[in-house]
Amino acid sequence: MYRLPFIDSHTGGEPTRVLLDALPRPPRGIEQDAREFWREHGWLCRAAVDEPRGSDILVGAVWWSPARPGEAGQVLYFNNVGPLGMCGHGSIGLIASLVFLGQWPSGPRMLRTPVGQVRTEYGADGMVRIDNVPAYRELQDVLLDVPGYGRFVGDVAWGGNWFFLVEVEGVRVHWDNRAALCELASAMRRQLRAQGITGRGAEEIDHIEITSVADADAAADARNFVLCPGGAFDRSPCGTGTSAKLACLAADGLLAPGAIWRQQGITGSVFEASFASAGPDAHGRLCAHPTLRGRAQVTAQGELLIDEGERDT
Ligand code: PYC
Repeated sequence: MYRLPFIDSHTGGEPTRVLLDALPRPPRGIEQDAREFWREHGWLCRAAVDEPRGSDILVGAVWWSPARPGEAGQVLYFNNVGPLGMCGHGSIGLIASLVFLGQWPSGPRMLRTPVGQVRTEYGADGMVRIDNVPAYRELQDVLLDVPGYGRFVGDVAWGGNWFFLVEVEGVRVHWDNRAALCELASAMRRQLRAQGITGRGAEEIDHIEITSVADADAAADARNFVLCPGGAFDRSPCGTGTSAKLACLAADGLLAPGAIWRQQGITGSVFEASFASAGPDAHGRLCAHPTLRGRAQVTAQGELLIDEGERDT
């Protein structure tokens, strides 16, 4: 029987379950070993977040605290279908949870993820700051014909995960319309696959972000609906999706470095975001260094019991 200590939180409505130093440490580091780790321990991670212990909206985080003082801790985020590159709401939830447990000293601290290091800081007001990995727009004005819906024009951008970002006329981006948004976004993702449209290195675009300026509350700049890889949608404004959005705004010259962008999610919660410009990368893409600010609420703490027999189920 595996016994996995965990702590749960939600960030703007989106839950995170952190597994606390419960699984073997990746020998070379999570940047190198994420795939191997998932092959060996993915079943256990999924058992920790899937039904009956969780649900498809739960994002998991395997946390390894620093091996030595001064080192960065490591994290692998995942959902009901597999590992994520980075996770913005999850990082906010992780830091708030570690602060609650007395395991996160104040001041700026680094976090290692499979896609690079992020800088984090817990504020005295309970806000968590995340300086994400560099974000960039890979493809602009991609035409996507979606049977039954019509033609859409969107961008493909990286914010720690791959996103197709699109504004859609005549479809309200609001909680009351979530079922229709889910169907539309799922149809878009199927069509991206069918048309062979990918991120860099043929990586799958597994997140769809439908954005609306008109449907945002007065205090926000835009509202989004983000479909996640396993079919659930993000209840928060999605940190990596907000980062991808910043990259597109930066590339279009629609947001200046340092200016605040208030990204609202489908439940109404807001991340405050901005970026510092990072110049072009090796592929000539303009990169933005996104900063996100949000808060999380700790909701539960305990121990999961998972039987070895579940490995094959
Ligand atoms: O906040 O980056 C995020 C995220 C990714 C998937 C769910 N939330």
